[in-house]
Amino acid sequence: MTMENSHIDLLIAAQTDANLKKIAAKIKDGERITVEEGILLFEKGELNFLGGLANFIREKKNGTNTYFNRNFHIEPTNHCVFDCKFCSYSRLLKDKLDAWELSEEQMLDIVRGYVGKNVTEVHIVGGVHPKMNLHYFAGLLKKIKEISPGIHIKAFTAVELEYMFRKSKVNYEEGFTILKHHGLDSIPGGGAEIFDEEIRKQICEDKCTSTEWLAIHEAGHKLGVPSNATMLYGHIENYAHRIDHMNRLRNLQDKTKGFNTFIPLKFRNKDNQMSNVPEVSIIEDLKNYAVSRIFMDNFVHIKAYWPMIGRNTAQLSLNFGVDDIDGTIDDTTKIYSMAGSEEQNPALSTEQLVQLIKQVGKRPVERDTLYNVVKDYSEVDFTAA
Ligand code: V47
Ligand code: SF4
Repeated sequence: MTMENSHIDLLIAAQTDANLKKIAAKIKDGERITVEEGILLFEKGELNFLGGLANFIREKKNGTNTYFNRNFHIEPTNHCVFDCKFCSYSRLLKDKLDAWELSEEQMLDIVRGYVGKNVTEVHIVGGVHPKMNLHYFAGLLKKIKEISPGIHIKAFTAVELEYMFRKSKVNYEEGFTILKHHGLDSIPGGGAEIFDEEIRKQICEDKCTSTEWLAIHEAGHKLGVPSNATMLYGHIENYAHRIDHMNRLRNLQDKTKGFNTFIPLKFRNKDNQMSNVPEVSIIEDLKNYAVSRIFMDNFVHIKAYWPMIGRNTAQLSLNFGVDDIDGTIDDTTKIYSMAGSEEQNPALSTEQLVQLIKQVGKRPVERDTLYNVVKDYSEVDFTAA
């Protein structure tokens, strides 16, 4: 069932704050909200009000469709030359205890293991190894495509790309051209964190700057390499920083239309240099999804990444603007279990994902990375023989 105009009319009528009422009326009319209005929503909007508005937009853009894909991750290494304070995953070279580094053959074996299993995407992301080499990774992409020609390769955050392009002395355009030629299809959204320069200085001073992150994505979009965008929230940033972050993304999306989805990532505080910072509540998570949905009017999709937020909150988020919960994962990523997520061995079967979506009255749709429909599961009954 989709939300009708009458529901948003009720929300508008019940709202006593004149400014929030005005924002709700703008949303009903499909108008963009301003930075100040975005901050006001965070500061004054109650959860049910924000959820109602976000759900209105979600249903206008995507109906009750809830997307997922069948994917696996390759994390080549957790060695990293950078020192992000929130990271529970990287091991500096001096700390070799829990460090790993996969050989090319090991990575190709992972790919071989998925041949014939109907996965549509491989997501490759890891630490920034000092030996990180553009030509080595270009070769790896080519070999992956030889093993699995149909697979979509979503690989390397802007942080990894900035480092490998700089080391190989190529500009962004040259770098992307080489990687695309060897099989790169899109890039993931990691490394964005919070764009505000003051906050960035405190949490991830030494890696690519906000300007570089945005310029790399822009260069990719211009060369036909789409991407995702993330935001790490719930640490030392405030609401104005979150809206500023979203606004920079919204502006770039106006220019290029190259982003597929926006993924808010909740800061998890286990075993990192920011473990003293408490994690925010589930209410805050839902508010954040809702405001993201409302503010990012030129992003078609908002993703709740279940291995990080947990399957229960991911399910709840589907009524707060989210229309995508990522994929089956198959226990192939360690980033979030190491940071303290409730999902210690993240893997959901297609059946489990479909059930999770159906339980809250939404329509489960398997998609590929670019949101082409692979299969509509609304009528599929897994219990039938
Ligand atoms: O940039 C690291 C985050 C990101 C922590 O594009 C943390 O489809 C919370 O970007 N608490 C990398 N977050 C992962 C990423 C991603 C994940 C899933 C899908 C996609 C996509 C992209 O992980 C980093 C950082 O923001 N991260 N440590 C932590 N303690
Ligand atoms: Fe390295 Fe990424 Fe961890 Fe930062 S978040 S230390 S770039 S692995």
